[in-house]
Amino acid sequence: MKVTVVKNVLDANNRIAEENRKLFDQHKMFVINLMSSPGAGKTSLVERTIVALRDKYRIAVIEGDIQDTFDADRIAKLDIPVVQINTGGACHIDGNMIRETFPAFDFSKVDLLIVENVGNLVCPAEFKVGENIKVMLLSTPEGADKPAKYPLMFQESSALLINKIDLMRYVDFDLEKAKRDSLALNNDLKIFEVSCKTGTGLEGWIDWLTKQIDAFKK
Ligand SMILES: Nc1nc2c(ncn2[C@@H]2O[C@H](COP(=O)(O)OP(=O)(O)OP(=O)(O)O)[C@@H](O)[C@H]2O)c(=O)[nH]1
Ligand SMILES: [Mg+2]
Ligand SMILES: [Zn+2]
Repeated sequence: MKVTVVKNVLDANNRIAEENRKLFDQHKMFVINLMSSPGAGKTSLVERTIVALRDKYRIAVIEGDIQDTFDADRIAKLDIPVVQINTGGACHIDGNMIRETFPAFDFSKVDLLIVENVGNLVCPAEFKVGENIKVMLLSTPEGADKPAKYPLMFQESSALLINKIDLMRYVDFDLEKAKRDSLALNNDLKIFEVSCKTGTGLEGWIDWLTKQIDAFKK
């Protein structure tokens, strides 16, 4: 009897993510998979990005958390369509979870979908959800050694926002090392130094993102 081996749970996820991508393409919808450690500032960045771009694009958000709706409540306050995924323990979002949210959205009315992944610096980078780009945050209190210790997310992302720049002097964050090690892993990585608290540096991120979205929509 021949034994069938399913090589990899990631193969199955990749297929679902590709189907999601086809649907997003039909709607010319640009999708960001936003990742970071817990508390690095993902929801703060989503809020800032919404405020900066809501007059230009129709935005929707999917919030992934192990439990509760704190983050979705923050987005709903901005009057933006949002769905909360509670993973019930799972430490990342996968393609299937994203598919489950589809009935809640009218994608014909969305230009930009932001998926805020579960706070976790490891496996979210392994699971595609159908995104155009992966974007990650590294906040200065986490330390400049993170690219070297958690390389995959840095390798997979198109943009890295080094957040909480306002705290850098209190936490001895070695900015040059963080940038050097990140670029050693991924030479194409676009790096922005920002504070989602004060707003410092966010215009560079918004300009770059606008270019990505407009190039995709053309
Ligand atoms: N000082 C400072 N605080 C920030 C900055 N960005 C976010 N914070 C604070 O950091 C905390 C966590 O921010 P969130 O945006 O909730 O982080 P998150 O990555 O969405 O967190 P999870 O979804 O729980 O993983 C909040 O208290 C924010 O106000 C920043 O640039 N500087
Ligand atoms: Mg959050
Ligand atoms: Zn996980």
